[in-house]
Order: sequence, then structure tokens, then C-alpha cells
Amino acid sequence: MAGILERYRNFYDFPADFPIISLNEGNTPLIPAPKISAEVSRLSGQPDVQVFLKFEGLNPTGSFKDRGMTYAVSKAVADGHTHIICASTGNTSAAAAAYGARAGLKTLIILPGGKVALGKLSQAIMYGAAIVEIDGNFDQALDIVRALGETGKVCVVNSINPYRLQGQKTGAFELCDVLGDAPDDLYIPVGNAGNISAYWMGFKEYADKGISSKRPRMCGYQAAGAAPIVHGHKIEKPETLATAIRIGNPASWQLAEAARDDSGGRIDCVTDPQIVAAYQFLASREGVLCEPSSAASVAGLFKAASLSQVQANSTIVCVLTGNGLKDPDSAIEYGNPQRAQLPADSDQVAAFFGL
Ligand code: AN7
Repeated sequence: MAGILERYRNFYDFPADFPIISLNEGNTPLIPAPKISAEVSRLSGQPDVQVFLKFEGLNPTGSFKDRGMTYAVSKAVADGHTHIICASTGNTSAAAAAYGARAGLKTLIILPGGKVALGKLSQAIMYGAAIVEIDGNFDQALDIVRALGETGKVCVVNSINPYRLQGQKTGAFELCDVLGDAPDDLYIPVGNAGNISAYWMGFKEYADKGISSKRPRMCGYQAAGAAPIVHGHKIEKPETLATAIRIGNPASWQLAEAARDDSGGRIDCVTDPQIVAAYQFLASREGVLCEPSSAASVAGLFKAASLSQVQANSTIVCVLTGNGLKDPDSAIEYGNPQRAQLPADSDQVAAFFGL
């Protein structure tokens, strides 16, 4: 299927000869989650809660970032840029490097040293980006990107580039298309706060055009050690095992607060143990392996259910923003291994399996 800019062309005003750089992103599955639904009903005491997972890990580079990057990179090409640049906790850099490679642009990446999951770093290397790891965090990397962007020599493709959010709003379109209407609640991880803002734009646009009949409550979840919006101030040294959302000064802070307030939703936080529990539940009970940061949406839903913030007969979508294969170290650390190394002997193997 064609990528998001072609499929949703009517929602954009780019010219007919706009150079679309696409890897056929989008059209990701909306997977029913019966075990999570039952758990939410159990925790909340509310019957008939239907939970779906929007599995963005099945995008071409394995995260939702592809939806925004197709537009940002296409626009960079249209504007005659030769270089794109981004700061990243990993996924933005993977997407920028892939779309940059496809467009024939040079991709420059600034990463928080030692805090990017192995798969994401591998992607940026293979796609051929130039990579600087700083002795600092994402927020410091983004400050450097902003400064370099002001030279005019490079096109910034972080979500301060408005085309990123315009592309990412199609996640909301797709799930409304599949459900036949907007859900009651949307649960989504919050890091730099672009995606929650983009989904809200998409839901508003569908409701304003009469394509959907309602707007969901936007329920965003930060990691407890990196929860500036929850606490109402910047976090100088954000910490969480969910490295993708290890961000202390989100670029789209105000937009995310507006999404929360206009939708009657909330932005709350979940602890690292709650994130790990949801990460394990998703993989071992639903068969869906996302990355730890993505599991913040489901951890948030479980927390909300325990706090009686979930309503009976509601349809809930959790956005799983990235693929679990990007972070094999976390899978090995937090999985529940049932493994043994044995001689090539059927009796011993059978004994281990309890057969
Ligand atoms: C898997 O790649 O910020 O709130 O530099 O990779 O829109 O920032 C990644 C963010 C959630 C948070 N889940 O989304 C980056 C980066 C995953 C992510 C988020 C990110 P935003």
C-alpha cells in the first residue's frame, strides 16, 4: 500500500509535483488485546472495556517516526536542502537516516552517548548517517541541533519541524478508519511530546470534517524519572530505562498540555517497574513485542484502571510506538528466560521441558 502522504493526500496542500520520499510507511495494524482488556476490567471493575494496540513498530524503520519523516524529508528535498540533522534518543535518528538515504541527502545525527538502544544505533550506522554521541542527554543534543539549524546549512528534522507532526497525525486517521469512529480514550507514551500533539491534531481534523463523531480523551504517560509535564518543570537529569522517552524538556510541551486539556484527558507518569511489567505482559500474554518506552502506554492504562479512571463500555487504543527488536538488551534483561544449555541428548532436553 502507498505511504501516508499519498493515501491521505486530500488532507494536505502540497503541490502535484511535490517530491514524495516514501518507504510505504503507515497502514500499521490495530491489534485487539483481549488479555489487556480483561486485566483492565479486573483492575477497574468496569465491564466491556475493549483495548486495541496500534502497533507502530511495523513501520519501515520500526517506529512511528516514519510517518513524520516522510513529510519532513520530502519537504527538505523540495526546498533544495542537501543535509538534514536531528538529535535523537534513537528512533528519530533511524528514521531520518533511512529517509535521508532514500532521498540522497546527508544525514547528521546527535545522540546522548551510551543511552541509545542497540538496534536503533545499528540502523543509523547502516543507513549511512554521520553520528556524534555527546557526553550529555537528549535535551542538550537538541539544543546543539537548534544552534546548527540556525546556520541555515542544514534542515532540522526533529519535531520542531512542523511537517513532522503533520505526517504523524495520520496515525489517528488510520485507527479511526479501522474502528469506524474515534476511540473513547487514547493512551500514548510522551517523550518530546510531539506524537500526542500530532494524534490530537488528527482526531480534531477528523471530527471537524465529520468523519468521526467524537474526540478521544488524550492520556499521555511519561516515565516517572523523566516527567517534566507531570511535575510542571524541566527535569535537568532525566532517568529511566525507557531510553526513548528519557527527555527532560519536551519541545512540544505546550501543544501536549493543550491536547490534554482540550480533550479532557491527562498526562501522568509510570515507574520503571510498571513499564517493565507492561512490556512483559504485552510480549508474554498478547504476543506483541514493543520497546520498553512504548509499553508506557499500557502501563499507563493499567495505572488508570487501578485509579478508577477507565469507564465501562469504552473503546481504548494504546499506541505502541516502536518495535521491541530495536532493543534486544532490554528483552534479554527483563524477559523471563526459560533457557538451558545442554548436551545433544533427547532425554536431558525432555527433562528440561518437563515432558
Ligand atoms: C518508541 O527518537 O524523541 O513524545 O529522538 O522513540 O513524540 O517524543 C523518540 C520518542 C515514544 C515519544 N516512543 O514520542 C527520538 C524520540 C518511542 C519513541 C516516544 C519516542 P514523542
